[in-house]
Amino acid sequence: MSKALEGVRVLDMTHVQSGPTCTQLLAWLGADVIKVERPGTGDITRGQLRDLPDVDSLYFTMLNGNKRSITLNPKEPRGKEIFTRLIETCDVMVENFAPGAIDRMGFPWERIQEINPRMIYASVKGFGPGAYEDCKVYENVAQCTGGAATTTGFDDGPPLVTGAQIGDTGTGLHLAIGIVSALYQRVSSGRGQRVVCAMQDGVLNLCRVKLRDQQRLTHGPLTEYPQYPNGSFGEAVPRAGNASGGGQPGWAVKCKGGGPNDYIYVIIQPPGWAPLMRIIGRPELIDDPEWATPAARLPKLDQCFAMIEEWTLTRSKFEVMAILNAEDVPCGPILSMKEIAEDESLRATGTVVEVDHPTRGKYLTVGNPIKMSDSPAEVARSPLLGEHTDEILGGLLGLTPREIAAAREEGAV
Ligand code: CAO
Repeated sequence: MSKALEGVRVLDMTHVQSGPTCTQLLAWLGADVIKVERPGTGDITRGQLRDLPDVDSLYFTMLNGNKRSITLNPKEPRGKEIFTRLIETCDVMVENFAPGAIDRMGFPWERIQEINPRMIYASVKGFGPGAYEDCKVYENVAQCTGGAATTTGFDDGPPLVTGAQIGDTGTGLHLAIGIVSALYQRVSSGRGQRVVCAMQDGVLNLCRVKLRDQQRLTHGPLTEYPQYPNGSFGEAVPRAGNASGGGQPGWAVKCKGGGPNDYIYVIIQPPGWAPLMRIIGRPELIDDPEWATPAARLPKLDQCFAMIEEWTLTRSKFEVMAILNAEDVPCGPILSMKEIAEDESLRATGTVVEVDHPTRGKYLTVGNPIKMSDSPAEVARSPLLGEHTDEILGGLLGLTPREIAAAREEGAV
């Protein structure tokens, strides 16, 4: 079966996390992704957070599946020639180096356009134009500057970063949407274009409900926040703990077992009130005017969830999940990474996949979360450093074995 992006060739100049998540997604969608890596060392993550000596780290393998790897130094004269040929033959170039790095290699956007006017040139940067545009940025810097950290955590605690990589993977996803849109526009315009996503902007886009609340705050307290009605609000949106952030109240309540993940998140939708009260053994509150409506419950959500917790403490999180869902009460157990890794349904859908690697052996990775009826994603292992150098130089660019040997001798590949 064909793939959505079959025939699209991507010159992948990405490293670390944000860029590689974007190009890995393009590869799952069927693009031929050629990852360019520095001769000798490659992407720095190959050697970071290693769990096994001398093999590519899981950090690298889980972000670079389905790609081909070529070693190439575009700063060397012969490397520049080869890089120019690659720009000619590719549709998309993606990079996430520090601002100016690709320009310093001698390939600013103007030059790329000259070489290939149909090229879509996509970049991740930490910040957009302005005071911080030249700064280097990692995941947690973006979470802090994009509004996530100030709104995550509990009111009496410090700002918190989240485990979801919203700065890196979140921005990689934004960039991928920009790239496929540019490919679509190119069909009619015939031209490539520049696509840039700043990590701060990407995080803020994911935090837009908090900018919503910032504006609501000027008109009164945020009544669904745990600070209402007994605490106080300042000038900025406070941290809301585990409050839902949507129109329906929710909270993580403890379950039987007492372990760090023996919790379930429960949401009280108006239609769920009656079944929930029946289940927890408080049927008298179903029609009690002190409790029966969302408005009556709002000032005492803490008491509401404390009552629910009294009952959830008597059951495991999976029992609670089964009992509440049978009555259409939305809830979700706090699943540990161990439980997720062992989850049979995630394996069955290909969201968690086991792949085999020549030096590491079998490892688990997260497959493509986007399921398409006509473009199935087959998740393949990550390439070894330079595994496809000869194949790309010879097969794609037509270099002779002698030319390849010369490039290698000069340190260009
Ligand atoms: N051959 C030779 N040199 C190469 C090369 C290759 N194939 N690939 C990269 N290089 C060089 C670059 O040219 C650059 O050199 P110069 O600075 O001399 O021009 C250098 O390697 C690496 O550049 P860098 O500054 O990007 O790397 P760093 O480790 O210092 O910074 C990071 C990493 C992520 C902070 C920075 O790249 C960045 O801010 N990127 C944009 C934001 C981003 O994507 N962040 C996500 C990080 S994941 O949490």
